Amino acid sequence: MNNTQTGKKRVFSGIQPSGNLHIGNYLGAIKNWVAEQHKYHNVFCIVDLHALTVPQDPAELYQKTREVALLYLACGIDLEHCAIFAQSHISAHSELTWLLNCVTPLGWLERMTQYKDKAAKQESVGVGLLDYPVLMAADIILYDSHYVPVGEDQKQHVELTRDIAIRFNNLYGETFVVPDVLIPKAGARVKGLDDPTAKMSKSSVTQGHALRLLDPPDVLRKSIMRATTDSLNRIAFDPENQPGVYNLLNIYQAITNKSQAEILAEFEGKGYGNLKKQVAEAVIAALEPMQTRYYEMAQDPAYIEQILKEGADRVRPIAEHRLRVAQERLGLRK
Ligand code: AQP
Repeated sequence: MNNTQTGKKRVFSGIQPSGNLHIGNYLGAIKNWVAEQHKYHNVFCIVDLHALTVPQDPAELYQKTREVALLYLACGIDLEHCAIFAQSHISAHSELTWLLNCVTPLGWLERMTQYKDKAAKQESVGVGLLDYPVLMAADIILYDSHYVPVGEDQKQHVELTRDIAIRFNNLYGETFVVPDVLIPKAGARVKGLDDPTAKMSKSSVTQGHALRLLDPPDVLRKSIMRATTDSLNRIAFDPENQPGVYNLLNIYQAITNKSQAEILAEFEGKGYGNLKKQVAEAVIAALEPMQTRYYEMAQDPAYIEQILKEGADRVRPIAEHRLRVAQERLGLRK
């Protein structure tokens, strides 16, 4: 089932406005959205309802939602191929979540690794944190999405989305497209610079953990030069024994699009200082033009409000149609 008269398939993805976007969000998600956007009809959401699953400051959440939308554009999202909007602006997301909740076994949610990790860090766990993947399933299947480009950490949630869509289709008749996950070859699992065994995460506040997309060049350089490595003094793609060096090489590979063989040849006989310098220059060169575009657009706050409104208006009919079909299947309307 193709989505439109043009025969192009639809892509859905999103990012939580739960902090400062980092190079993991860029290499795991946004860079690939931009690279492939012309092939599909794309729906790129700022998932503000998902951000509420852990405590947020309301004013900051509002501001970060706009910041993330501007960053999408600054990174190269083209509105000719993509709609950008805030999840909370289309009520069908919440409505379909309730319907899907009623067909999703509790045990499916309790075994999600992100839930277990995040719940362990909270003093009090809200129901929303457990229900996070059902809301994500609703986001995706509302738009008849065929593909979901995400980083490795979200793979389990997309698999759950497939299971929920299949279960609903089996119980109530063909209703939803069952989506496939798209994971990039490099950059799918960027680790913290301070601790290369942990995922780089926007909710971490540790200095030198993340490379934030809006960090100035000197901050980026400093964080990379201080990145944890090892004492083996060997440049190799060896995640088991050299997670810190592997992380830097992985970032470098994802940014430069070079092969592992090319990169190993480039760094042959060189030390970690040189590797870090090269990675820093590559990261700065990739982020600087994006930062310039971001700050230009940020001058006019009305601009992003308009983009979010137009984005929601453009895709709301798709979501409302699919919600209506689900409601009919369940006997809620004729
Ligand atoms: N470290 C990462 N490496 C590669 N991809 C990553 N993504 C996140 N971290 C990495 C990808 O970015 C997209 C948006 O993620 P999200 O905001 O929906 O939630 P998340 O995966 O929980 O991201 P964070 O940055 O760790 O946020 P917090 O700390 O708020 O939970 C997804 O495609 C994700 O795979």
